[in-house]
Amino acid sequence: MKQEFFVNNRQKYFQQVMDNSLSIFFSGRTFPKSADEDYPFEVDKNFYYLAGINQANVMLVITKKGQKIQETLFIEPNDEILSKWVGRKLTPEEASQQSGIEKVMYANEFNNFVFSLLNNSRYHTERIKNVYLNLERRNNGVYTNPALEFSKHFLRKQYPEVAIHNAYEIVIGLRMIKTPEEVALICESIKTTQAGIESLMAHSKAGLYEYQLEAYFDFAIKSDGQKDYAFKTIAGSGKNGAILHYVANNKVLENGDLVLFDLGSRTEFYVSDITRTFPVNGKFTARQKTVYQAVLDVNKKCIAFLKPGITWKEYNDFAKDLLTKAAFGLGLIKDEKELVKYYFHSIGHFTGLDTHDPGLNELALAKDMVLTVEPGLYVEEENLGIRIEDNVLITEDGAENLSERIIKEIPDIEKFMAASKK
Ligand SMILES: [Mn+2]
Repeated sequence: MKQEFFVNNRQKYFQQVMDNSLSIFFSGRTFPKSADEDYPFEVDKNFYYLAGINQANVMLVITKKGQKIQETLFIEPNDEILSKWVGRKLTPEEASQQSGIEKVMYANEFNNFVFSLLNNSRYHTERIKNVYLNLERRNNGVYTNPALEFSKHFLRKQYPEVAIHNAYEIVIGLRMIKTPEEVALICESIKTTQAGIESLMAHSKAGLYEYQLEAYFDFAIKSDGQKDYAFKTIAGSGKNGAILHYVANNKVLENGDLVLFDLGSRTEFYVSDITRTFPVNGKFTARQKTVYQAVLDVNKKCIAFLKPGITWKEYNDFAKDLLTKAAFGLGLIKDEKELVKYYFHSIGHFTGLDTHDPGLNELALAKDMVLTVEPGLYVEEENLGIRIEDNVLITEDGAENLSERIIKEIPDIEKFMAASKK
């Protein structure tokens, strides 16, 4: 992603905060795994969206005083010994180049910098009265992050007179609307994912373990420019397809079963989130065809339904109504209340820098949002789990299916699989 993207994002952010304010964003830190090993670093996506830097322990400070913007980045200096072990960190010049921020300081200067901003303005009427922090919350009592800690242990104690605001809602509000560059990266991820799915279909056969088939997807994404995963692949055959987030992936593929793959790659953090379900042996049974076609019809009707102005509630209700009718038609239910046994998740979610991209879900859909369409029917008693998931872009007056090239029609799947077995 070019520097201009991040510069523009900061401009948009700046328009939404109060004057005489200070905003602080943390890139995040690494977490210990075991012994001397850490989990791979995962940058805070709101920080990345504004700063364009993928490195732990970096801070971005944006001040707005008299409607003027001042941006400062704080990075860790390079340690010569550590560089030999784990590689070099960004130099101030590189950090500046990636982010478009001219002023780059070292992390050990951060506290004094913030002190001086808050203290120096003490006797001025136009002092900094507002501090914005990226205060992400989770429904989990033990969850914490650098912004929550900075607020709790420093700001509240040292500067009880400043008002603390949540930058999180502002940034996720901006992230809902994708630029053409963001859509292009999502499309690139979809393209890699397509190659991976085609490889899965080509190599599918009874007797393989789910994880063995999954490995063809792994090969496809690693060999295509060392891409990363959007999330852990779900590979569920037979009954396992009916477990929404099944990731054990360790059952043998049986002849006559369907296998469901929910997976995606990511490019510069922009993800694809695709699900395809196909027969292990390349040929649907009559019953599988009927149920699959019912889900596919809902998938296509949902894509046709989407346009600016539709709310998430309307979208969810629309899908649920169609799936209810389908379940009646398939003889699965006799009362609409029973649908929950066969369909129990929502029809989609935003996608972008995160697989489940955070957004303000009470707002209606608008042009340039990207979201998933993922109806499913899960009939455990028939060894069936079917979900068909595409990623769509909301346009001026409808929705464009970004993943339309990934085959999903019954004849196309059967033809493709038969051809690849020759
Ligand atoms: Mn999804």
